[in-house]
Amino acid sequence: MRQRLLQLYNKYSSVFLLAVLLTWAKTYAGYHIEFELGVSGWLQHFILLINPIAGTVFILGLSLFAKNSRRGHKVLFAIYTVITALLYANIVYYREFADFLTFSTVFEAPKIFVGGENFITGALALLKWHDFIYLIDLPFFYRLLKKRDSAIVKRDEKLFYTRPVIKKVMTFALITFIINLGLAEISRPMLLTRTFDRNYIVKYLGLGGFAVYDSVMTVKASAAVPEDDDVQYAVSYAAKRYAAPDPRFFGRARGRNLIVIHMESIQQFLIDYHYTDEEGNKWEVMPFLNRLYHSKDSFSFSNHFAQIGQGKSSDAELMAETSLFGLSRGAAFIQNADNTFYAGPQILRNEAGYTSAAFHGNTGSFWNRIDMYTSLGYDYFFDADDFYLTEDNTTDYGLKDKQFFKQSVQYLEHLQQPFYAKFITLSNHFPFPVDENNEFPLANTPDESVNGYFASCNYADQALEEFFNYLKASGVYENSMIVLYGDHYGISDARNKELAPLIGRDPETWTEFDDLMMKRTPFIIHIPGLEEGKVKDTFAGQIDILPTVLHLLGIHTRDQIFIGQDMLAPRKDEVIIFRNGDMVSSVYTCIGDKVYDTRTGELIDETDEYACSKAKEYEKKAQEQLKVSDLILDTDLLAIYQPKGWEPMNKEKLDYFRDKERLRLAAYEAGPANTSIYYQNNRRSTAVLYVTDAPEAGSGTNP
Ligand code: GP9
Ligand code: MN
Repeated sequence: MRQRLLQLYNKYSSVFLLAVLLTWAKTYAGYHIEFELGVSGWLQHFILLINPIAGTVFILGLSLFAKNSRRGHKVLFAIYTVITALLYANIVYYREFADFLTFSTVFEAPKIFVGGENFITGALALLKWHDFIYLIDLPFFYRLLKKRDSAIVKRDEKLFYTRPVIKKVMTFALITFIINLGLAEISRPMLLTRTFDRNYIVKYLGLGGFAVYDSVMTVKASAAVPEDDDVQYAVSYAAKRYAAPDPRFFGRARGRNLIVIHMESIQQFLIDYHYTDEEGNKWEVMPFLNRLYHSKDSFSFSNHFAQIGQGKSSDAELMAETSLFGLSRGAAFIQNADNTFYAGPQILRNEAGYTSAAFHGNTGSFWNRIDMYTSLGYDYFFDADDFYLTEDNTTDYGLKDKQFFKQSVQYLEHLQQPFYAKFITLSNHFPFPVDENNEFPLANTPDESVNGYFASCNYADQALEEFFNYLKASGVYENSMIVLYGDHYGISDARNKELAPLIGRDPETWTEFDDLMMKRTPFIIHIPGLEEGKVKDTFAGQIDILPTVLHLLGIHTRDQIFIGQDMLAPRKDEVIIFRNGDMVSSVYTCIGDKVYDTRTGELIDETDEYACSKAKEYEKKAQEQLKVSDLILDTDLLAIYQPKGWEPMNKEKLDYFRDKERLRLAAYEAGPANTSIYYQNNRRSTAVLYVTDAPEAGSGTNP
């Protein structure tokens, strides 16, 4: 036997086969060590084992077309390096996002991470000591190829660089792929047509298969044009989805200012949460948010879910502004920034004469906001250029929240009322670095970012309270409706097991169901004087924010193409869809092929016919919602559909580089009818009313 193996080795050991073997082994190791693909049963395990083969043989096989083995080896090494780099990049990306890189995310990166620093600190925090196993082979492999007279190098020439063998290699790749695809189809029928979840594509077709699938889908989406009946389809879908408002609440905050606070990385489990330190002392993480949440002036939602995709923060904004989903790959803020939208700022301007402004303490081009806000119709956008930034008052992501809110006031007070002002906070961002000025303790887990999270959220809470204090002191509060939403997780799926003991859970029994439940984020509508607010357990998501808010402001949405529904509507559909096609309702939760009981978290048996038929029903809803939303974005459908009474917008006028000048002009044009806070305060600034304990220098200076 040993003899036989030795013979085989002497005959076939070659550089090409070694490259195939190493790539296959590394990918397979990556599947098990790094990715949570949810593989179960022998068939899925077998598919996972074989799925790297076809792609690897094919792509490395391209090197065989070279004129001779010397050149071929150069090409082989280049391809091998690229595959290694891609595998490693996916591994690092997955550690934070539990998702795979798509062409869109890679090409969008320069637009997302404009200054660069935040990307580097974020990425460094994701590296692990064992990562060398994915890269260590490269120098050895290179050295091996350099030794042109070694047996293993020479054997390549003999075995591979002839036309018939190349044909055989390629045929082998093709047959393996067909077998792979066939088995995948058996395990999950219609894999390619009904899947929005990248984990599934990788599980069944491997990273190589996923790359091909992703490129086809990317091209398909970018080439989409609306067909005649698409508008009709979307309009009738929206009409079917429309949920009439509850007359008790419709217009409840009519005419008030709308202040929206996008709370970076704030999750629902933080509500009423106390961190217990090693001495047993309890620390309330977000005392102010808790008070708002339980206030009788607030409608608060305990089952509100973040429905973001790869666009993260920007997807949360997109949903809240347009009631459309983010894209299945990449960010609509980048790919669809020139589309036509009927977004919050425009609807409020058209229907009720609102002035709108977005505030964000980072560069305007971060996440391409500057372009996207023009399309969303924001009158003003105050970004890093409009604030006073110093080394001390910034983090990697820009101006710290306390300074951000404080410095925003100098612009807010000049907006004509009623206004719609959106504040995007940013201090509480991964990797949640330590802030020496905050005495809130760090947690003690093996994960640094989990340790820093609570103190960081506590800082965000303090900043929020200071801002509310100003709103009250300046009198803006009573005349406003303040909407707060957590944009997405702070602790990613990959870190939930480290968090588990801190929230009274055993990491051993933590499941994908628990991961999904952690996608809950706070959603609070605070209406001073409401008196009859309460915590509602309605199942809702970010897609539902816009219709809910508009109805409370007394604006009808019947003619809009929204995917979401008013959360306070009596006939609200409580099945919540995620961007990857998963679903949750108060009864069932569907993750991939599996159905769970939402109340107990127990997996439901496949023989439970009622549950399975319900899951099918949910799936149909999910497919439809995502399909209509994608159709609207991919084909820029709203450019050819205009709701009744719609006034087109002049984007040219929205010059965010001249915001201050334009504010002055608006005041001049308003004359004595000026409604700004500043004007109402007898033309005295209200900025002096702002109290902050932010220790950083440079506060409040007018840039
Ligand atoms: C802060 C925030 C960052 O600027 O927008 O984006 P995210 O990484 O959360 O998507
Ligand atoms: Mn975010």
